[in-house]
Amino acid sequence: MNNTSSNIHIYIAAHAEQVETALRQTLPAAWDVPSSLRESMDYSLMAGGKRLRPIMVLAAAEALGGSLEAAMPIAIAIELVHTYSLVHDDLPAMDNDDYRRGKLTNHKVYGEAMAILAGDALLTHAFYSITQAHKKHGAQADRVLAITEELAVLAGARGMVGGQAADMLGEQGLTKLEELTYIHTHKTSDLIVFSLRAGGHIAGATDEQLEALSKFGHALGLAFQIQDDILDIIGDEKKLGKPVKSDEKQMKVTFPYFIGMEASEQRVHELTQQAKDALNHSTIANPDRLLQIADYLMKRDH
Ligand code: GRG
Repeated sequence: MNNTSSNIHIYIAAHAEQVETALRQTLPAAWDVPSSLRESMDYSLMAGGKRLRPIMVLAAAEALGGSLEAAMPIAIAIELVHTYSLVHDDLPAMDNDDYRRGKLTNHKVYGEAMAILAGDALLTHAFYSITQAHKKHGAQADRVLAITEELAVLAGARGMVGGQAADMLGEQGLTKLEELTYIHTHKTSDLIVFSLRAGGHIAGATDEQLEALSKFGHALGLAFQIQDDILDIIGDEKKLGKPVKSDEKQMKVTFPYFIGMEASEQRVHELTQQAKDALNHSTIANPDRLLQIADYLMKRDH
């Protein structure tokens, strides 16, 4: 590990730790919440996610000289939305998964009805958390309004939920790479784009800087998802003890299915470079951490 990469590991670990602390306190202890609902929300919220999206909010705010304090409730909001999406995605009506992050899924522990409610409450609480950037930490109201609007759009029907719906509808057979790209863009990139733009908004980014953050997030999100597809296959191959071929039934319809492993790896590199170019050609003063995060994600193994 060279100096820069060890630095970025430390940066990510330190910011993840701050996010963990803030997440633990996000649902006020004084609120009268049914204990099993609170437990179910906490169970998935504190289940060991990588906290990449909140770290991107904080890193984008820092890149533009913004306050980390004011950015934290926004960072928490995006992790709340991400967590709700995973809880609902694991439900029997969707992916019907028993395990996530090595632990039983929420509905396996608390039952389906409570898992649905926990997801609903996590999503709703995200919008509460955003308001606290203004009420508690003095972020400008117009910036908080812009963030609220963008979260509603990028997490909703035209964003992540739309991507999930397209994925579900396409389960009977995706035939085109463009269809898969649409799904990846909305299921994965949109929350990453939100995270970066929200950090930018908190720091008072200009339209040009916000556009650069969008381009960075879009390319990075796609690279992240293709990398996820690749890691999924590597995981399957380890389990099977042999390479998985694109004509085998168990191979999911992902980037490697359409273009093969090597070309998918190449695409991850190209998209990461494209993402970095967008920042390097912008007026964002201190993009180094964001650039390092892009390289870190390309090299990740989980
Ligand atoms: C149910 C509305 C609704 C949406 C679900 C998030 C999602 C959409 C589905 C989960 C499956 C999936 C592959 C989503 C793409 C996004 C993604 C790669 C999620 C995993 O993100 P990580 O790696 O997860 O950041 P951790 O566990 O680290 O938080």
